[in-house]
Amino acid sequence: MSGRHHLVAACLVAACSGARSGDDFDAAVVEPPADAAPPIPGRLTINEIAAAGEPADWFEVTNVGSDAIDLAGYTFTDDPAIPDQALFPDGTTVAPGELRVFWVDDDEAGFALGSDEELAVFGPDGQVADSVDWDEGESPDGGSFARVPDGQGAFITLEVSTPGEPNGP
Ligand SMILES: [Ca+2]
Ligand SMILES: [Ca+2]
Repeated sequence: MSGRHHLVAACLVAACSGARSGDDFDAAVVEPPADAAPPIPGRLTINEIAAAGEPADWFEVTNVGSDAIDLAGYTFTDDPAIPDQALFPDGTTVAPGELRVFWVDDDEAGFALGSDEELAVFGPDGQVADSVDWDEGESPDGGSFARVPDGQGAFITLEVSTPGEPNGP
């Protein structure tokens, strides 16, 4: 009996962090976010977090609705038991589809993001607008934990963070 050759499907994990092709994510199957609730139009959406950010931690928000969101009265926190741990800067609005970055450090927020932590944004009505929970290693040095595609997708680890720019693998 001759040896049979089977085609072995090699499972390649593409480490394409340098790719900047941008608009190529629409073929991806979008699963419901495992680490965050689905975005709610009209409420601010957390789009990306960098828990090992340089020179400081930061998070990026976006607006999946069709009207600008005024951040007056919005707060953010790493402890949902204390919703108003930090306020957004006065006069900040986020246009539909805009990607806006806020620093999270002792000066700007009074806290920083830990490697195994969560971030929640509360609306002026005191309700959670969005929140995300990450584990050790999911937001590595130089990388981030981000919705792909922007505003809608589940959070995944990006090896290269994209502050103020569209999230890509
Ligand atoms: Ca940190
Ligand atoms: Ca981004």
